[in-house]
Amino acid sequence: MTLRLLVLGLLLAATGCGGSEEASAPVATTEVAMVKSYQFDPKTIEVEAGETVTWTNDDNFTHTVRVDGQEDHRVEQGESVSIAFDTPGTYHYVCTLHSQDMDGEVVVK
Ligand SMILES: [Cu+2]
Repeated sequence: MTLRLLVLGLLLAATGCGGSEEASAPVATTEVAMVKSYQFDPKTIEVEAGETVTWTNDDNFTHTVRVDGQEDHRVEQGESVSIAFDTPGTYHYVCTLHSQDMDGEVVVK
């Protein structure tokens, strides 16, 4: 299962040149960067139940990560926050400071 997802991720990475902004296929990773400017990258990720996702702020501005129905985590420039996902499902999240531009999804298998 994990290997299959890894291979799929490599295939997507290999063929994704130029079209990586399409918000469709989830990326199998537990690392999300807040890149310049005002974006979560990758926007949609897929993890296994029980894994912890880490968001790192590489932007020049303060951002937050708030999974729907959970507390808001403020992430200053250069800092990170980790959130564990124990239950399968699709979790939408936003940066509450820039909710119009910055949101994403964690798909927990
Ligand atoms: Cu933000």
